[in-house]
Amino acid sequence: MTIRAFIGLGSNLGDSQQILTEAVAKLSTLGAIQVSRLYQSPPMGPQDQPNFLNAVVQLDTVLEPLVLLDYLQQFEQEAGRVRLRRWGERTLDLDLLLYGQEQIKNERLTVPHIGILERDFVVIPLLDLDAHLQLNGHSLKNLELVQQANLTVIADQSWANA
Ligand code: A4P
Ligand code: MG
Repeated sequence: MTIRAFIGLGSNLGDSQQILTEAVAKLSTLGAIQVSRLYQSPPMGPQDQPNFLNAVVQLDTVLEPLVLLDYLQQFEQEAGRVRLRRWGERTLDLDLLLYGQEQIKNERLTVPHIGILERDFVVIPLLDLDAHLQLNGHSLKNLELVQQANLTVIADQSWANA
């Protein structure tokens, strides 16, 4: 069965736009994708680190969630993933945000991803892909953080076709 998943992409080390473009190309090997706009956002967490580039990819896939996670972690490693500290700088972070309507909680995976509702750099790109998306019965577009978002659009939805 095909499930609609959403993957959060973030990078603030190296050539982030190039790294995210390559990540999108890899995600497209796992199923049909749609890509949000590309955003720059100030760091959540330690402030003495560069701004992030963030985006979200919608992926229609037949892969089971843990198999999908294996791929995400493989793609992070292939991007030469550096992760220096919690909430710190990294070359590539791929988070499984949503996997259909499923609620998953095991030692490797929590879905929906913790913190979606507090992260403008996740919610705003999700809304690019589905303006009516709901989480726990809340319409994402009605969240207060949508009005207060502190994001800069870097490129429209064609950015990853490069
Ligand atoms: N894991 C559990 N659930 C999931 C899931 N739904 N998706 C486990 C992906 N992984 C999941 O991951 C640690 C473990 O989480 C994995 O082994 C997996 O089995 P990780 O990527 O090493 O760590 P993390 O949780 O991503 O790290 P951390 O440091 O808590 O960071 P966050 O919460 O991802 O935040 N500011 C801006 N503006 N934009 C950003 O993208 N990102 C971060 C990192 C900080 N500040 C940011 C941004
Ligand atoms: Mg992660």
